[in-house]
Amino acid sequence: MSRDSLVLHQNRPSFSDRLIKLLLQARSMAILTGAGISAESGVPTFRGPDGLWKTYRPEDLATPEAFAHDPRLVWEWYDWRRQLIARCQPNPGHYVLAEWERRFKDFLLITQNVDGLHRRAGSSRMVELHGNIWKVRCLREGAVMENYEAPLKEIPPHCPCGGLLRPEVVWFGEPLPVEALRQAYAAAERAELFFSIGTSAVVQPAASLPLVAKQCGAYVVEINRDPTPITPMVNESFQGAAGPILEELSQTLRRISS
Ligand code: BJW
Repeated sequence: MSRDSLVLHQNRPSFSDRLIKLLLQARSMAILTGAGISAESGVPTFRGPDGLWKTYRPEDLATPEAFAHDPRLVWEWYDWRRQLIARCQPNPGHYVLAEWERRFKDFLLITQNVDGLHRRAGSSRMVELHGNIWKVRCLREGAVMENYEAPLKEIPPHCPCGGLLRPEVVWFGEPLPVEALRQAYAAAERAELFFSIGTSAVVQPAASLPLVAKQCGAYVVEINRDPTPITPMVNESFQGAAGPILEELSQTLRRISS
């Protein structure tokens, strides 16, 4: 088998020697996460049979046009999601990634998730590409502030200045935060090892990051419950739940390192 052909693990994962060696020796690592890593915490994903987009139309709830048309409806949906997320706890997958940031000199966790669970698990070297559901932005002054009220007292909520507040998340058709995206591309370009975890890899520009990493020479590993458009191009693919696979990988590393 050539060095670049896909290693596919569908049942109990066994980790390739190359992956273990890179985890022990690589200096630079970047990780892209999506909704799947928080699924085991009880946060709904977007796509697939149980995904939010089965019940709700993104064009009604996750575009600037939808918010301009009906801010109350959009905020009702976000208020519901904020209440749901407030009851969720980080899971073993989040904790393993928080531990990994201490293993690598050059490390960046790039998340598309807005739920804040990575930070609650202890991750700090990270960027949130699609914003954060616990932040709001005043449409009059542009000020961004944290807001943990769940349920909200007022829907739609207003700033003390009287301006309408919106969730500080990235909706379809909106640009991603410039500095977060710059850091994400730079990390993907530098990475010796790149993990894509729990993302359907269909939403751009985040979905291009594993491909950028691969083109720049990284060993790309995917952990996802289902195959995705990037599965055929990664170096190693684990099909299953992220938490147990990451825990097993972490235990293997600890065993070897001790
Ligand atoms: C498990 C698991 C377990 C389950 N373990 N795995 C045509 C072609 C290309 C691009 C476009 C196009 N038409 C439009 C675009 C652009 C558009 C886009 O990409 N659309 C595609 C969908 C077609 N992108 C944008 O609009 C972006 N902006 C942009 O491009 O701006 C350009 C611009 C530049 C300058 C000026 C103006 C504009 C913005 C995208 C914003 C995405 N926003 C959302 C909502 C965020 C806020 C919120 O949460 O409310 O972000 S949509 C939603 O999708 C959310 C997610 O972050 C994002 C990605 O989803 P993710 O994380 O991958 O989740 P799922 O559900 O899709 O997948 C979960 C996976 O986990 C599944 O595969 C499961 O199998 C797996 N799983 N349990 C492991 N236990």
